[in-house]
Amino acid sequence: MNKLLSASVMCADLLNLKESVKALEDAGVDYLHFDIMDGSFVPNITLGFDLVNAVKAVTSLPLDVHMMVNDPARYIDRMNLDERDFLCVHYESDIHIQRTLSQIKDRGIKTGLAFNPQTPLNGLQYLTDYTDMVLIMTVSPGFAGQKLFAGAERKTRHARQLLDEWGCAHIPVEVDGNISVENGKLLSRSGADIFVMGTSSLFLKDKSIKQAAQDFRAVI
Ligand code: S6P
Ligand code: MG
Repeated sequence: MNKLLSASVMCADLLNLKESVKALEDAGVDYLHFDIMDGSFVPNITLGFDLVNAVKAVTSLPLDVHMMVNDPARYIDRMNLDERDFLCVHYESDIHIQRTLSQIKDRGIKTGLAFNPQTPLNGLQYLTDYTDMVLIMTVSPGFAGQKLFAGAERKTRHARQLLDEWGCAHIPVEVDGNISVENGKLLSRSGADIFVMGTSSLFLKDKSIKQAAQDFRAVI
């Protein structure tokens, strides 16, 4: 499977977002990653639906929307997403997650299913028909600039192994949180396919976005 880069928009220069999006397009990233939080599922509030729609209207890049909200089904229709985009919801956020995944698919949008660090992957076995991507959180969600959790490599490897065993080699594994060059290299070898790049690897003081993306691609 191709290795893909997903740029974390919450870590971009938000006062110059149009230029940032242009710089990300020029750098050749594969997705724009949007973190949507509700201050309840995670103790933070970041980007919102209007911003997602505003960027969607001007970019040629597909979007990778990561919903860190309770009962995400309430918000499925708030964004103008299409068949090129991922709408990713958390396994823990909805007791009827199968129905929610199914509703996203019915709208022709690709689904993602996200797991917090401590959440076992067991339930995924019954949801592979509804899941186009699995997101392994490599930090507890809510904030940029955190440290990779100790089980991240084992869990990424496990997710890849399980998906392959279940005949789902086509479903990519995404990793999100402290994806530095070093951690990216490690997690790529463990089977990660999509890498969310934030403050650890893409938005750096001493490097351009283009150079940072290039350096990262070279190791994964
Ligand atoms: C955090 C969110 C992430 C961050 C990204 C930041 O909960 O889901 O997508 O934006 O992880 O990257 P970094 O390199 O600062 O951890
Ligand atoms: Mg995220």
